[in-house]
Amino acid sequence: MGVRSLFIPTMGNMKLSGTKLELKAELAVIFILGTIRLSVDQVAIAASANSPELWNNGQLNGWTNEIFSTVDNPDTYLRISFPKQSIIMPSEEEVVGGLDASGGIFSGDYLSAGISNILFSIMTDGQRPKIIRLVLYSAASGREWSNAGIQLSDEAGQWITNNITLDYPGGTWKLAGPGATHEDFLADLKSVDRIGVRIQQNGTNAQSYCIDNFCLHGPNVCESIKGKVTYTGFQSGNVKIVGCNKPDGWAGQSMELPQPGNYELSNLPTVSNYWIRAFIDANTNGILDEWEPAGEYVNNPVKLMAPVENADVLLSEPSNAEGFPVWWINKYFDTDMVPLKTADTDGDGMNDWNEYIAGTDPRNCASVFKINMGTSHLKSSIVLKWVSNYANQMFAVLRTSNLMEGFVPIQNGIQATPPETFFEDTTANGTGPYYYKIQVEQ
Ligand SMILES: [Ca+2]
Ligand SMILES: [Ca+2]
Ligand SMILES: [Ca+2]
Ligand SMILES: [Ca+2]
Repeated sequence: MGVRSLFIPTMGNMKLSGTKLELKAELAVIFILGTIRLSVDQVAIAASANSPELWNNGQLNGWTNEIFSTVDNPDTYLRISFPKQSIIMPSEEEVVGGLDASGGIFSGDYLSAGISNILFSIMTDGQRPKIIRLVLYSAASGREWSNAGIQLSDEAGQWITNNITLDYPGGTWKLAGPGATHEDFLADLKSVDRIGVRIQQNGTNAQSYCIDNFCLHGPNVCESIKGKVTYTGFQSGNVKIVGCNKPDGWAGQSMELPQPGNYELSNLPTVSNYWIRAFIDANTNGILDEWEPAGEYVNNPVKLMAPVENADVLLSEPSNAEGFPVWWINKYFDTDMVPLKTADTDGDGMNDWNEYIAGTDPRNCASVFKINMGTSHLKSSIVLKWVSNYANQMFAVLRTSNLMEGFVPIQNGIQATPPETFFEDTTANGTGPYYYKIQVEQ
């Protein structure tokens, strides 16, 4: 094979290395013969697009190597390890999968299966292999194609995702030998018996390379990204969520929610990066204003290969050093005045911070957080009303008949209904007296 002859000139010891290569060739033959099972009732070939091999079961799942290296699954991925060697010798290793042409998802007719590219992640221990290639072998033609365009990181433990297209013209696929044509490449893609990653040890140091998420990928495959938008402030409006295809801005597929909650961006084309971000369009102008709540997924960007869940976004809003949000300051204060947590600017008995939490006007002494009490028309219950300006606020009502005994909650989770929230206490039909307290729950 042409790949072997590539290494012969580099041999320090022709005889020893020659023997090793002979041994390897024999093992490769035994391996192939011992693994392929062809039978008349199993002629269907199963090359399957978009079924990633994740190795999360701790097994090798039919992937194996030839000689020199060892292959194991230390932690939900495949690891190829080379031992330390005393002399430099060419050690060309191959990790191959889908050897079973009658059933493996990595063998068969790639063209009929719509496979357009091959995806996998690779991690090193900080060393680079001398050679690393993706290889495809067709038993029918005896041809082996290889692609040397694999990217990896020099940083130990850093996974790099590779996306190798099955694009012969202008691509990087090479035949091990002369005379390749585009037609040969297409013919072999219709009958792939083996796919593998071939690695040559670099120098004599022990080294290991890890592979995960190996996938034959089909064209135009879409998946979804799901998550939850959370916001603890008091602005309201439609929440716009975008799967952005750039590191900044808001271009991309988007959706809206009437309030923070669970979202799903569906039909996003795979093998792309998405930056998930969201904001509340409080002034309904369609764009993010600097004082509006916004946020993004902490693990942006999402490299979309399979459905993504829990891409959660926490929205926050600009605020001043005291914690007053900019939108609230802009609403109630002039440029030459600022709220202070402990100051009661309008002198109504409630400080500015509590007016912010209660949703009352800190510049208007008539706007206070107080209960207006009345009775129902049948006088069988007591109706409480209070000013509330935040749609996403919740309240609790507490009651006592004896101020010496303290208040106990009689109702939690009362949803605000701006500009005024109501509660009817139908259990207040004894002799009383009844004293009430309203608490803001968020
Ligand atoms: Ca895995
Ligand atoms: Ca806006
Ligand atoms: Ca006040
Ligand atoms: Ca006030």
